[in-house]
Amino acid sequence: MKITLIGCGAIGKLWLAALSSQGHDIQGWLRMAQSDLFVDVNEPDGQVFRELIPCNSHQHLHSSELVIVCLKAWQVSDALLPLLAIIPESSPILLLHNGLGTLEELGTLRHPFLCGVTTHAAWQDNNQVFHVAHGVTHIGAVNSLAESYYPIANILHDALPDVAWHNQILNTSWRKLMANCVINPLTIEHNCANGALVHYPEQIALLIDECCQVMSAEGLHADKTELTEYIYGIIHSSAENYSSMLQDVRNHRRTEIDYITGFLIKKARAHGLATPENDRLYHLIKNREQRYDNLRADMHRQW
Ligand code: KPL
Repeated sequence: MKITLIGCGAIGKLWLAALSSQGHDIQGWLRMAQSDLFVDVNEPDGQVFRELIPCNSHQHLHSSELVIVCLKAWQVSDALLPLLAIIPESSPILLLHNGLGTLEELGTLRHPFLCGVTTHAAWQDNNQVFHVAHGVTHIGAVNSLAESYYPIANILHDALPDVAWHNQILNTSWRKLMANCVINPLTIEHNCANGALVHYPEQIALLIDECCQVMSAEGLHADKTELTEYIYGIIHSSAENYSSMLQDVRNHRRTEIDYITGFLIKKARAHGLATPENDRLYHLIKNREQRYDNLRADMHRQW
């Protein structure tokens, strides 16, 4: 299958390696155009992928049968809007990022759009990617044009398991949003790995309570007990990991707070709901971000 993958960070490179190993005709797409990219992925079982992957061919993009976008939420619309005219309108576009709100920035969707969330964990050091934990990628259609594209889940599953198709991906995305609203800002406030959050049950309960109210107001199923179990499940299974937001803050990079807590707060306001604990954490992270001297430079950083 002819595929273009936009955004070649740690998770993007996992997909480049996996799909290339599976024999797909894949290219990467970088903001600063270059003809190829050295992809070095180290699997937990010791397997290594080290290959040059072609990049930035307009011709390849124009004939791609699938486009996967692995950017930070705040990079998506800037990167994708100029490319939409080149991508065939019959080609599905899959957005894989934390948070919600990017689709609204893309305006009328003429392509089949899919979105997804993943629990794979990987980090990058000196251009070497370390795949530290296998996970599940949940994907589904966000517009009716994409509803018939469920076989993509099997194609992706063969390359980088597990991939699950969801008919109600919005529910799945909101559940992940709740987990990110709780875990990501709290790991910054307490400067800790995910697992240490078990010491802050009152704060976690407050955040879950506010999140559930917003989710219900959105007409989505929100069971507080079930969501609490789900979020503690993630805290335990990723106990040793540092959240992506804490990693961003430690590296003085822009965070995805506007698409996580910021998105939740915007929805809450639209329903006339108060979210004091989420508001407090939102401002804490925004203040932290504002301290970065290099934020402006980072916004234009190569993705
Ligand atoms: O998605 C995550 C992130 O770090 O962004 C969680 C679920 C919090 C795992 O670390």
